Amino acid sequence: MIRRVDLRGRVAAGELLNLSADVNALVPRAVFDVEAALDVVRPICLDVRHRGLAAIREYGEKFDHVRVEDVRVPAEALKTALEELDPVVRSAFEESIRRVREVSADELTADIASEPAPGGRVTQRFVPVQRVGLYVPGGRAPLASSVVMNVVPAQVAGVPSLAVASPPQKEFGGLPHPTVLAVCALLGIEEVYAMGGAQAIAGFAYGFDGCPKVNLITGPGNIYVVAAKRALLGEVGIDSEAGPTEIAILADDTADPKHVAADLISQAEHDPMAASVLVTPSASLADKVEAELPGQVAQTKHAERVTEALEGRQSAIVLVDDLDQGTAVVDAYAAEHLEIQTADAEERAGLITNAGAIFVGSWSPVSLGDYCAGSNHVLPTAGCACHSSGLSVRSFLKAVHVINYSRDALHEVSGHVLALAHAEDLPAHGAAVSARFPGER
Ligand code: HSO
Ligand code: ZN
Repeated sequence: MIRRVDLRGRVAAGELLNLSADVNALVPRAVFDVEAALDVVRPICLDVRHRGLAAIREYGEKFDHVRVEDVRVPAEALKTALEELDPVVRSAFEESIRRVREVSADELTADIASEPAPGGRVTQRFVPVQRVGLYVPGGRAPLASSVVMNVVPAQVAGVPSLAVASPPQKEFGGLPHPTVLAVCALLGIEEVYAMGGAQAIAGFAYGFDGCPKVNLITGPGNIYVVAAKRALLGEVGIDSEAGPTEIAILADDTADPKHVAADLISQAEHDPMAASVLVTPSASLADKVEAELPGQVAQTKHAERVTEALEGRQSAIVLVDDLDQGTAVVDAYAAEHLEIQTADAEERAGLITNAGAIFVGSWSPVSLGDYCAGSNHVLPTAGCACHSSGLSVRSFLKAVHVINYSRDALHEVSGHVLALAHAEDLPAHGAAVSARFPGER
């Protein structure tokens, strides 16, 4: 059911020249054509810009099939949702929040002060973004854990104004899903809007009656949400684009094939376009995992989409010569999630440079990270891990340089400033310095 890609002997034979391009050709990511969706979302964004709330209501009616008069979710609805949340689920969310909060708090850094010359001080201050809009996708079972992963680092960063949008659900009387509301209430979020899709992103980006515009939008979404974020970049800041989820597992003979199969299936459960990739030098592990998959897939609730994901060209078992080649392959692939299940997992993890998050050893499955490790599950997909990071406190902070030179420190370096201003033919730049030292040439 899952494809095999045999790379054994190919690196030695010099066939894999540009590893990253080659790996992506052999294990191609599913097509997620954001460019095509841009044509659909642009007119919606424009309409929301001009007609605000009226347009948001109309698109909600069209796409979510429910007319919402009160787009702002009343406080009472948030309170009720929390009261009605299953206590077992509530305590699991509380533990998840506690762990993410603790990890986030440890990420906070003090201002960084430097003195590149006596009396010349440059301090880097970290300032929270002032207003953030967080998008939570809808659906029958929306991923309420993503509320935690977005809100907690923003709160720890000190973002003073935080609003959440999630699509109105017909079956809940035009409110977002109750679990989303409950988690918002648990986190102390009071500003929640029943709006979804491109119209929600545009509503946040431009602001509308009762909702001031935000500075930054974070959170995953479908292709239209991703396209709207891309279309509005510049008007607002956005987090990195999230495409279909991916798991790569680098494993050797010491890995348990049952666990490896379960982990491959776990992320395939998200989406028929999800990618599950096992990279191993062990043909025997490959055989065992392959033998294990059908039984486990048959047992799982969402067998249909899991099967589609595992059978897609984006999923594969990749055979390599040895673990070093395997390490190079997974590094070139730059997976959203990388599990390392090898005898030397910890040292091997240290060799990886490209991965959204690295899960080390037998006891750190991706599902743990999805909910309760304390790490963030909003991670770069589609190979973007080679240049981007997952969501964290840093995503909600801006670094501002504060420059404070004394008279002597400016005087001491003024000749260099004048020389550079002259070299760039910008004499007024130089004059702004010499004006402070009249009588000198
Ligand atoms: N694995 C997903 C996040 C998630 N899983 C939420 C379950 N709920 C993307 O990292
Ligand atoms: Zn997941």
